[in-house]
Amino acid sequence: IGFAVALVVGYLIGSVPFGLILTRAAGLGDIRAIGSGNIGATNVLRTGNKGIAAATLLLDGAKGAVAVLLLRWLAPDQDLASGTAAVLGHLFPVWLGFRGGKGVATALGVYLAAMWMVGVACCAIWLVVAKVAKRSSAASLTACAAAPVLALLLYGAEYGLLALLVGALVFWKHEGNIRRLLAGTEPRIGEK
Ligand code: NKO
Repeated sequence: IGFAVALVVGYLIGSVPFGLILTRAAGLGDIRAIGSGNIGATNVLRTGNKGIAAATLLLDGAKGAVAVLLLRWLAPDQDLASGTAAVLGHLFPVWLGFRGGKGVATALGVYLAAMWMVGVACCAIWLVVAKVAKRSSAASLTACAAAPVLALLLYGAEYGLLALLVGALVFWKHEGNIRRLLAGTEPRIGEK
């Protein structure tokens, strides 16, 4: 029963599309018609509004952390289910016809709450790659690929599996970005 509670509650928390809600509330139009069409912080930054982009990153991250921490209390020992479900909710929100975001900020929130050393390491990797490659997607994918190894070594098999499942979902959602990165057409951070 704890497993089912973690899946359902984790999914519902993860499915709140903050990028869409905030850009709409700020009168910036439909974020899905701008840039990459994604509802994440990177694409919100393409509207030129840094504050709303930062708020999107913070809230999309917070929902991942809240899902893990709330469920540790509601349904103990379910980090694998609650973390994966929160990312699934962000990726496939029922409210948006199952077309959601790419899961980077929400995965980060899950990692910071469930295995903080991995979360902090992912932030450092993201910042270094972003500085060098100037592409958000390249930084996200590198951090995301490193996470399962770090999780396995620092927190054990269950957490390694959590990062592997989440990482596979994030990579899958970045299919278009990977194609653009390989073709050299991926826009720089902040560029339309
Ligand atoms: O619009 O397709 P796009 O170019 O926007 O977006 C690609 C991007 C989508 O993800 C986001 C989320 C915001 C990313 C900024 C995060 C900065 C802080 C450090 C993050 C650490 C990453 C952890 C990865 C765990 C999977 O990729």
